[in-house]
Amino acid sequence: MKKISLIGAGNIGTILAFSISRRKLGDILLVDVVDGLAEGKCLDLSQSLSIENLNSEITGTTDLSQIKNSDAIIITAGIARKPGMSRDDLIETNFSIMAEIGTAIKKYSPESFVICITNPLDAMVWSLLKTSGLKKNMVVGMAGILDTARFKLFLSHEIGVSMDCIQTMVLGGHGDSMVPLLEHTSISGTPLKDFLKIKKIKNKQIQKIIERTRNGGGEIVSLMKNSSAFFAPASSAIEMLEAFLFNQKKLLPCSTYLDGQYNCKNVCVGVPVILGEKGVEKVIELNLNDQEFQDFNKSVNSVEELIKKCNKLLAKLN
Ligand code: TXD
Repeated sequence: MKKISLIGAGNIGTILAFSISRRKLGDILLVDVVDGLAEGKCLDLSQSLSIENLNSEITGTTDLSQIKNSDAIIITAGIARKPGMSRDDLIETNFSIMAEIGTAIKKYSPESFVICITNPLDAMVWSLLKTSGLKKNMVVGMAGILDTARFKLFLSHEIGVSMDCIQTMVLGGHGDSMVPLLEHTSISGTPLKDFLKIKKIKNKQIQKIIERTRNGGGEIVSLMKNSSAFFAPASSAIEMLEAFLFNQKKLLPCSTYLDGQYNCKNVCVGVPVILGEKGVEKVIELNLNDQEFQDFNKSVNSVEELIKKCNKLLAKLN
């Protein structure tokens, strides 16, 4: 059995534990700083196994050292957004949590594949990479799959086609300047612009959908008030986890460390990558058009501002 550690037993961590147990992906360790929270949830989840003819080890703890020798680690620990807060408002608190977790990974589980979900996403992936000392292909952030799924949902409603028929990708930072790639969007192989020509959708509607996608997380926070999205983020992370565990070589938009690709250096941001047993096996450099490239650079600039803040916090630690 693979060992999968989930750090953070809040909304997303809980759904991850449930999904991983149902998909039989491995033994689960759930860690949370709140005393009894992870233990209680794991006891409950363990008691559900025999009813569903399942069998795995599910352990809850507050002790980070128990992540020892994990195959994969998914991190959701941190504080989440409240209405009116931006993802970036979380930076100081969540940086110090990433530093604590990164240090534990370095000590107890330096060979694992790490998926970060905590916001502000791209800056947290960067912080984990720096504090864990893991190779750059082994730390990756989940956001692009979720943003793409939101974009697909809204497009499918507007055009009146099934989501399964839509191919598209959202790149850049997980923030207000994320970049849906219109030129790379197609419906069963037919470019989106052909649907514009036959008036199945108007430019104005597409712009509205882009705005709604960019505000997709905020829309949910303002509805639920006390929590951010959790079902779709968990599904997105499971897709990444399975790509790693089963060496699927899936091409997915993920936040990864760029070292010259897309003219970016020392930054983590959402780009298409191939995910397999070696983690990020390749970064795919798409031919972006001028507008897409401009938007992507704008998004990278805003991530770089956050990374600068993390770099200062990192310097204070050392
Ligand atoms: O696309 C994306 N990447 C995202 C990210 C989409 C949705 C939500 N996104 C972010 O994920 C969100 O802004 C948060 O930063 C994380 C986790 O979201 P979740 O909804 O699961 O947050 P919760 O329910 O508040 O859970 C966080 C848990 C909570 O139980 C804390 O007690 C725990 O993290 N926590 C810790 N656990 C272990 N170790 C430490 N240090 C710690 N600090 C807090």
